[in-house]
Amino acid sequence: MLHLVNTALLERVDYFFRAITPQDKVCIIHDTDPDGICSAVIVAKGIERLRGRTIELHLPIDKKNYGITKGMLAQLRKKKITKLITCDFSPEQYLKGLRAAAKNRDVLVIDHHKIYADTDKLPALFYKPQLFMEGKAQQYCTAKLAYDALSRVVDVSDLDWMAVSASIADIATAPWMDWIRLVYRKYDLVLTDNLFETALGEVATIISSVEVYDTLLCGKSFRTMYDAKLYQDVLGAPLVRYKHIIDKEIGKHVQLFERKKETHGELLLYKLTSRYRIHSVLSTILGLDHPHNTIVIINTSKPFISVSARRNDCKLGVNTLLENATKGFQGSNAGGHIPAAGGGFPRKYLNTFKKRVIAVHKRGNI
Ligand SMILES: [Mn+2]
Repeated sequence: MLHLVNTALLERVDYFFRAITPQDKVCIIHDTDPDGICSAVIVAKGIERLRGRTIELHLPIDKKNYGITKGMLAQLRKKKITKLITCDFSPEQYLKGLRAAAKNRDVLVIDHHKIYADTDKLPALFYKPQLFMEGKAQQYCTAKLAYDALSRVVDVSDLDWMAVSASIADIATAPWMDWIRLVYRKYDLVLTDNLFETALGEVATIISSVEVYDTLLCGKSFRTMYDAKLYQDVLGAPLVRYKHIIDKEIGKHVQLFERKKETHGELLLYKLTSRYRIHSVLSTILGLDHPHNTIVIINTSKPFISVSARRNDCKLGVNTLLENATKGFQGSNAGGHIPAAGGGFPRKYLNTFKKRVIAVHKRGNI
């Protein structure tokens, strides 16, 4: 169960939103996965309703860097942004970018990933579940955090289906099943055990397929969600074609995994090449199939190697596993949650990475 321990923080978040004026220039920087897109759209629409004006800018994060980059800072300056909201990543993992972004503007961080720095000492308001409640932070996804925060200051009840879709995508539904049941009843939707097979799960899969197909298309996802009056608008959107392509590719690799995976104790390692960024979705599916194994998927198609790891029984933290295995790699990144994490590094580190993952996993001292 999730228990509130710091209601003062929630009041500060309320105030952040209420204090945004029509004169402010607002930017949202967001992840490109369903939770990142849905949270950004909920925040954008909430602010628009509060102050009677659309936001000025939204920027997707760069999957190679994750933090607030120099390029983003240049855009914030160019658009004279006064209020910045980040959604679904840990900007405090790269302090330089965060400090620069907070220099002349108010920053609100909405996120449920690991906390990487002493947030009290940073010039931003951190709205992360670990800071105001007890319970598993990863099960309170960013879109639900955004939905709950905006709900306190403006009517966003028509966006509930979006917060549910993001919760499904992040496998963050367990604490909220009573609420989710109400939402399904409200829209007269069938609720089955596998939420991905429901209409709102389908919305999540469509948005995730667009990201997997090409992250550069995530602007289209944002637009589609922003313009959608109801979930049916997403199910019938032109974006659906990407889902068909990605479904086929994932099916192929689920089969290849069983034949080609390397087994090192409980660690199952699979190296693949695919022109699409399927590693994360693939490891989510395989993680559900093998809850008592550590799954590590390595996509070697590009000079920048991408990895994704899962450990559904949480016996060990795959975020720390990947962080330790990439330690000291220049131009690398790694992070995420205990059961689900991702990262990337330049190709020259591939062999070292593999050896380290196997060794660190064997030792178990992660
Ligand atoms: Mn998320």
